[in-house]
Amino acid sequence: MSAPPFWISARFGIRRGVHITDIEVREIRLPLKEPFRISSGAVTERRILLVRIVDADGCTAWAECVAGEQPNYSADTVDTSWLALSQWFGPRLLGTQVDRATEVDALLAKGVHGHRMARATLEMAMWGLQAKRSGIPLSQLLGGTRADLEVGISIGIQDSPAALVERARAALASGYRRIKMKIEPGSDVEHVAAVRSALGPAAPLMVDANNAYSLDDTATLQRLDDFDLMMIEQPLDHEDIVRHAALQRVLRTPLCLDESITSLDRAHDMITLRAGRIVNIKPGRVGGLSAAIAIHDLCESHAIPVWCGGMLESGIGRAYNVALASLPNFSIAGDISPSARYWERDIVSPEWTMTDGMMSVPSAPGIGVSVDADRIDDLTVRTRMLHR
Ligand code: OSB
Ligand code: MG
Repeated sequence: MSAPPFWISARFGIRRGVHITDIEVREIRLPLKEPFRISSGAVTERRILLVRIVDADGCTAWAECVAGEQPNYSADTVDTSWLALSQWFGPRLLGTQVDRATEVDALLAKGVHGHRMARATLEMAMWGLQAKRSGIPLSQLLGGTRADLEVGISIGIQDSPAALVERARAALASGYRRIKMKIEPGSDVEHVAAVRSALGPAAPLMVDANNAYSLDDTATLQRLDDFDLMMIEQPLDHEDIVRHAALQRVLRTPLCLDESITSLDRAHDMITLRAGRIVNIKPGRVGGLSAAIAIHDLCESHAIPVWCGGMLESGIGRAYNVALASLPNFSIAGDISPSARYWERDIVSPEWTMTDGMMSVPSAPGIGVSVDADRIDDLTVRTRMLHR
């Protein structure tokens, strides 16, 4: 007897596993409206890997790889992830029947070091597929409880304090609930002081250093305590936990770790050593949504708030971030800016929008937005098809 079609198994809850038959890996180019500069590098056009998975019933899901072009945020890049997806993780997923998306992380991680952004891409696609097959929104499948999310913005390093003030003022006026300013040595205390004095004591401000400092800079970082920031994100090395703990002991401002939290174990280390009081969660950085949820739950049990970070995603990656950020302990506005902040035109419809500083969590099944396949075709620079 042949298997029932997926809509029947979804409706009647027949569990018989998902078998992926095809994986398409694509690279697209999507120019940013304006260059984005952080302490470790700048980007003007995003090279973005997308995957599309197809199961034996013909059900499909898209997901996005958040790796950048250069290995400055993570060792993972567009090109290493392309290799990892097409050589290792794609074939492994094609060769295995899985019952639930929660099994994919272990499947892809077995015997593997690193390449979390590539693993996360397929892991997220499987969550998107499971939500679609089950006829429920991804947020519901993940355990989300919020219908509307507070939106934050991440402002790249600006040439002068005045330019940063202008950007931050515009962001506040357009409704953003949290304003993150990128800093580096030489563009820090003076820039932040100018913004605080221009925007007033109530403005929800924070900074992100992307590893640009060392403990030798402790005195500079202590001066940031004067500005009542919500947090200082990842001041020290991308692999460091212990020095962040030493720094946190002499700072009033909470530290938030981003790059250093690559797994549930690292989050546990941070909490145990008191190396930070807040965690930025990005599913791509930790190998997918299962690990992201596990970190969310661990932090919740220790009263550590979390928020959803961003990697300049297109509308596809944003869908996964938004669904994740609807979980209860995401109590701080995420870096989930609307499509128009990044792109002239996004690759999903409807585009992601913000009203009064809030973004709605989609209620449609699956990732909740439709993917513009024609536009993706127009933007594609290479495609790899993998079959069972
Ligand atoms: O550190 O959070 C970061 C973008 C690229 C690499 C690292 C980071 C960022 C951002 C962008 O801050 C946030 C966004 O997607 O809007
Ligand atoms: Mg960061």
